[in-house]
Amino acid sequence: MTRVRTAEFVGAVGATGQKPPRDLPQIAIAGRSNVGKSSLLNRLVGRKNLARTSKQPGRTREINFFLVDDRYLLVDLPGYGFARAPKNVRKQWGRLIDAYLRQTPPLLGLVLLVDGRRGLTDDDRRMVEFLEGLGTPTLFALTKTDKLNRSGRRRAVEGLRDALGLDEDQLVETSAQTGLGMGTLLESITALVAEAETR
Ligand SMILES: Nc1nc2c(ncn2[C@@H]2O[C@H](COP(=O)(O)OP(=O)(O)O)[C@@H](O)[C@H]2O)c(=O)[nH]1
Ligand SMILES: [Mg+2]
Repeated sequence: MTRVRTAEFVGAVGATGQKPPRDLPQIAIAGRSNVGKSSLLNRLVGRKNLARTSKQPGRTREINFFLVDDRYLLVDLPGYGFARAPKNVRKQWGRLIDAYLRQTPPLLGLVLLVDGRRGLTDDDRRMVEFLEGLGTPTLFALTKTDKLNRSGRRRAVEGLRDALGLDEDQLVETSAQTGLGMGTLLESITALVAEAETR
């Protein structure tokens, strides 16, 4: 089984034009505010409090970089779609994410998180379209599936697959609470990294 040996915070970027702290392949974790990005990242690397999690949406406004196994960076992106944030702040987040996604040549792929109970939001759809335009390989993770029963999970999976026309292996059911899906996700991530290393 794929496991993470070491993970550490190596820096944050809060304005467009700032460079990532390491010149290494990057995998970004994206999704709306409060969808579970930081929790998933922590669970993925097996470190409870590495990325800051919060019950209050809209807390992380910077792009946070975590060095994994001295080999690649996991990137915790600020969440989008936080309705209560002032308009100018929302705009600034959008610009930051946009610039990051456009300007990062070693961005190998992105894990887009969707809350299993809520399904796709308009912001998610915009993000998907944007990523398609850039050609960034995208994996989808349904989050917080521990809060759903079996039929709810199936509905969520099928809903997302149908809405986006996803392949079977493009979508992973996850729970940061139980650890569901972490092995699968980590394998997909390390496969992308290994592939990049042979190029
Ligand atoms: N039940 C459950 N709660 C979760 C899970 N992942 C995140 N949460 C909770 O959802 C809230 C937001 O999580 P966080 O990781 O900070 O979301 P972020 O804003 O996308 O980084 C926190 O209260 C977490 O404890 C999960 O898999 N299961
Ligand atoms: Mg977060």
